[in-house]
Amino acid sequence: MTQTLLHQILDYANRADPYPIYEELRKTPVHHDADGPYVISTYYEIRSLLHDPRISSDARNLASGNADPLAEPASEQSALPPGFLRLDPPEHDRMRRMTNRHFGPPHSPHRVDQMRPELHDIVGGLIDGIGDPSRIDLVEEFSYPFPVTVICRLLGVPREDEARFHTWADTLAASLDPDPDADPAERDKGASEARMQLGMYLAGLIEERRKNPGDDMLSQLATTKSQDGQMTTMELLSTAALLLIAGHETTVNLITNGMLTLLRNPDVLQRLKTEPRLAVPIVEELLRFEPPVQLLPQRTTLADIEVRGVTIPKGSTLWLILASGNRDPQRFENPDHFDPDRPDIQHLGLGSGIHSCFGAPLARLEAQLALSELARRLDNPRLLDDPPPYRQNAVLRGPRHLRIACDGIRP
Ligand code: PIM
Repeated sequence: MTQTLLHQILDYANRADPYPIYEELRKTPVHHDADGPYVISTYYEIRSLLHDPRISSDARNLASGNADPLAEPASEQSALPPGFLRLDPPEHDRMRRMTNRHFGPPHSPHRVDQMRPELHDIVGGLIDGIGDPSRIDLVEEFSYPFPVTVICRLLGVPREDEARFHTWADTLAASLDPDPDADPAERDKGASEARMQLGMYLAGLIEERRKNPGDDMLSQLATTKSQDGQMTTMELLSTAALLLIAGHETTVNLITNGMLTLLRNPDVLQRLKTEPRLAVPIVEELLRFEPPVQLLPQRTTLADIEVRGVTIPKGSTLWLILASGNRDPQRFENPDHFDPDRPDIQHLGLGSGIHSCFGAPLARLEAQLALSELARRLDNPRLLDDPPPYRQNAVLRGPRHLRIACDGIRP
């Protein structure tokens, strides 16, 4: 039996290079197989839907049994409600505003930039700690521990607890992957359990921070009252869970995809070694070329919506293939070429519209510092496996390991 394009995206055999499938998908910008989701793969259509108020991100609007393999079980919602990533206005706006108060402008304009020296030290410490330079697993030794350490410091979560929430975070990330072969009941059970455990863990921390607040974001979220009121304990738990998970399941892939792409493009790596400011356009081009969130599979139409002559009925599930929009030749010249000198890199790698990535300033800074320091300090780095082994996940896509060798580590 020939696989549908959707199955091909999810098929692990295509994880290392899903881009030819996306190219095939773009021939039908609104792709729909019987009972399946409506799959949108072209740049302008994705962007327009991301800005369309008739599209909902709220899990409560996902039609039950409408072939959305990601639908969350009802019991889970009572355990820990969804973070603002899965809410619509006005609830989304209020929660995002209350969270942003402690993260970005106008109230906290310097928060991310002030972390620069600390981030630089963490990067330096991890590179100093690399064991054998002839056999480095960049994921284990660098790309994973770096963003985890950063999000722990920012939120005020003890780094020593990482082993505990790592397992829950992995289970939750895996539950986002619409694996056609997984038993949905088992997967839902695992995800509910992980959310419950994470919720209980964070509830303990929040109680401590309320009694004894520090200058971390959890303390601030737990104690601030503003025009928007104060977060309830449930709101606080779901926001903290969102930030903790989002803060470590995506940046790890951005950094690993980044190093992989640089090692495949040695001229760019060579330039970065002497020109650290090139890290800024390199990271933007990476977000276009190898975005860590490949697709958004959880949106629902709140009305009949016409896209390129096709009427998508109210209540349909949409999959927006961000990584395909980023390779759309109608938008980007020579899209399969990695070129940080592009004059215009308005990618969809961090989404667009009201849900555009909340953590973007931190993710960008982390990736810029990581890649420029790796380029500067690794002597003659080269890939030991190409392609590397990937994680199962088709949504949050990235290498499971990135084995590299170098001749030494520069001071
Ligand atoms: N995680 C961090 N930023 C965005 C995400 C995300 C987006 C969609 C699905 C799953 C995770």
